Amino acid sequence: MGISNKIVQDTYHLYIDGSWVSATEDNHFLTINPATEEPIAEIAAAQATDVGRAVKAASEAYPTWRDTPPDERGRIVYEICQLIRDNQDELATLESLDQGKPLSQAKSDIESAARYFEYYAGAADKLEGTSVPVGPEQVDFTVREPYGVSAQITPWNFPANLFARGVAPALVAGNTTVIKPAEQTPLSTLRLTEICAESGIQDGVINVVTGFGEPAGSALVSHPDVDTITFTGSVPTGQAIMKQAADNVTPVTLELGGKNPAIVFPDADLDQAANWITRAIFTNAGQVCSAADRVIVHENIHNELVNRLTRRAKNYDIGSGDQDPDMGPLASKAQLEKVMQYINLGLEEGATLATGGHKLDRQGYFVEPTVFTDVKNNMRIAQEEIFGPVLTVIPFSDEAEALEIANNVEYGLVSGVFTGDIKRAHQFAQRLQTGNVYINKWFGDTNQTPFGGYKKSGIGREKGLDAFESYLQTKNVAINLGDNDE
Ligand code: TXE
Repeated sequence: MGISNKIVQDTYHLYIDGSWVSATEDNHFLTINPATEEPIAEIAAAQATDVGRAVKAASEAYPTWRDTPPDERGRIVYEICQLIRDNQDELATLESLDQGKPLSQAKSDIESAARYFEYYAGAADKLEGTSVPVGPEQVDFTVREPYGVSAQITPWNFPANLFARGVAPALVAGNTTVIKPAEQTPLSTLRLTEICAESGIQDGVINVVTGFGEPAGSALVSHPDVDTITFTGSVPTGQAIMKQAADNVTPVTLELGGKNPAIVFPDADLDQAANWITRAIFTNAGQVCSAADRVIVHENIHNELVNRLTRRAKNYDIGSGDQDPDMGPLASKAQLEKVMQYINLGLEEGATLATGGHKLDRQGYFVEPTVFTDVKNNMRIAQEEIFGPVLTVIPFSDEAEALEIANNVEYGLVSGVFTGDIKRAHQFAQRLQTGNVYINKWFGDTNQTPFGGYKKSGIGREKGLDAFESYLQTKNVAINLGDNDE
């Protein structure tokens, strides 16, 4: 087996109730290094019975964890933050090896993962209810209680970071968890789980079932003892999860990707716009739900902006994540095939390749940074999530048309406006149908800002204090003080 690094084990197991255990009948699969196409390690493939054991462990651990004083829960979660920081290099190396991303980007993902634990740890003893004035004869107050068992299904683009985004607030709120990481990238989740165990957290509070959507993910989301589900991934899988969750009326938080517009006006600083947009589409090889997929640019500056974008795209240094290039490979063979199909489709639909468009002639799932011009908003390459380093450029002639193009898509995750006109910026911020709007920037939203989608981009908000809506339910308590029971 092509194990290129001592920090990687040969074989990984499931983590259930504080122990590492094999999957039923020792089922397993291989995780692949996307830069070399070689196997890295053997991973346990959880079956429905394994998922059942994990949910049982989480259910049994729940009352004790729920009743742990909040300040103590906060201290344990803060300890996890510190352990992540102590092991940042190792975690980043694993992430880069398994997912393909450049090492420095992996390091920043891990720092952000630590920060989620830090941020939410501080909120543990501040999750207060309210007192409701209902008159002198009654005392009425609300308490915020955890749901119970939180199922977390994570994708392969930011495995460690999204583990932290969901698990930290779930734990702080007093829930126990069962996590199913994406089959393509389980390694950082498994190491993070070990780190959580080192924090001294009680057995059963965190359980990890590696494996595939079918049977593991599906068994988890349909389990009657799962009390809330957090999922990041594709729209079709999100829809399937919602349907399965409906049988038990289990609440879902879904983050389902985007087809995000970046609108550029003639009064924008074009160098600034081009810098943000190239970063926003080529970071993580475009495998980012909040990537800038569609540039909607005023016709008078179209060529100037395209020149800047293509010049930057051509300068991208592409390579294996451990060499810390500007851009690594796509995370899997399936994703490479999907991206190449969309590039071919773009050509069939009549778009023009301004730069890129090819797979690199070497081992690994590498695709050039690609810019398409002559794109119409009704083309499939402008409507569907490609999830690769592929930018589509669409011209507009007036504000109304820019807004119409920006909103005319099924997704509604993020959008950006590049302009020197503050009034226009605010007007667009009001009218764009997305959960996040960036003005003269992209990304860079911190762990404390809410994040989530309008339309098919999802349900609920993650990050910030809004995330607690997914992990706490409100109970109202009414106490009679009166003598009259009529
Ligand atoms: O996603 P899936 P895939 C988009 C992106 C990408 C496309 C396909 O466009 O090209 O989705 O990727 C688990 N019940 N995003 O096929 O299927 C699965 O094992 C329960 C956007 O990998 O959504 C993995 O852990 N779970 C995105 C997770 O769901 C199931 C991030 C995501 O896989 C399941 C990733 C089932 N029936 C992909 N089937 C974003 N929003 O950032 C699969 N899974």
